[in-house]
Amino acid sequence: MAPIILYHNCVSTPSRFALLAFRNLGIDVEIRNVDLLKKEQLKPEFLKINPQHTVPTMDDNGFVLWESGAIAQYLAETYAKDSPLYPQDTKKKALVNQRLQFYLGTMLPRMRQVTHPILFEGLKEIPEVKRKLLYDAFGFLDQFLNGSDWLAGDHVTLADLSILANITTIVSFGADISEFKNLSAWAERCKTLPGYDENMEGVKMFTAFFKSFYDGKI
Ligand SMILES: N[C@@H](CCC(=O)N[C@@H](CS)C(=O)NCC(=O)O)C(=O)O
Repeated sequence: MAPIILYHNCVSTPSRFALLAFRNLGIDVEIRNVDLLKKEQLKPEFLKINPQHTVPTMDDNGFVLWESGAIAQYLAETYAKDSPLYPQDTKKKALVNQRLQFYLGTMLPRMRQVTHPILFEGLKEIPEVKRKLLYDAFGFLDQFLNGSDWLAGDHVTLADLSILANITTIVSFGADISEFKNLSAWAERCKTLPGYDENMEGVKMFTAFFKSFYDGKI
């Protein structure tokens, strides 16, 4: 069987989450870069496989899937059934799913509400109400980590990988998480995870781009 193809852009936070899932589950992947600045995602050949034109998109020998969380879950359930990254126990798995939904429904949108108007709408300042929502989300994460080293219990799960892609980005952009002691300690702990340095390469590129629009405090 040919390796799974990941249509990827290293600047994209969800795309880096999907790649972290491959790396931490130990699954071979062939990366195909999609240049979003050149709008390669809108080319007819890409639209044919993903009409929603987003990265990450995965092609497992003809089975095509997008949405970073769905990709990570598929990989774990198909190729790493016994992996603690996505536990079989229904309660443990439900907790991972809840955190993954927090990533998708709360963390990612709150980060984008702060960064996208700067990147795409010419805004020069971050509205205080948007900043507060982002920092509230940091506070929730800090509480999730009360009494445990990882976001969904005592070992790394897919939930940690999703938030890792996010937090490394927003901290590199200028957010200060030092008041959130559990979250800061967790961010340090994550540095040993497979794919961490690769994630940081994308973060660095994205940061250089972001800072060309805004170089202040987040
Ligand atoms: N919820 C999706 C978000 C994917 C997404 O928005 N990707 C952006 C890059 S961060 C993208 O591909 N944008 C290009 C476009 O929409 O045309 C996921 O988790 O995979």
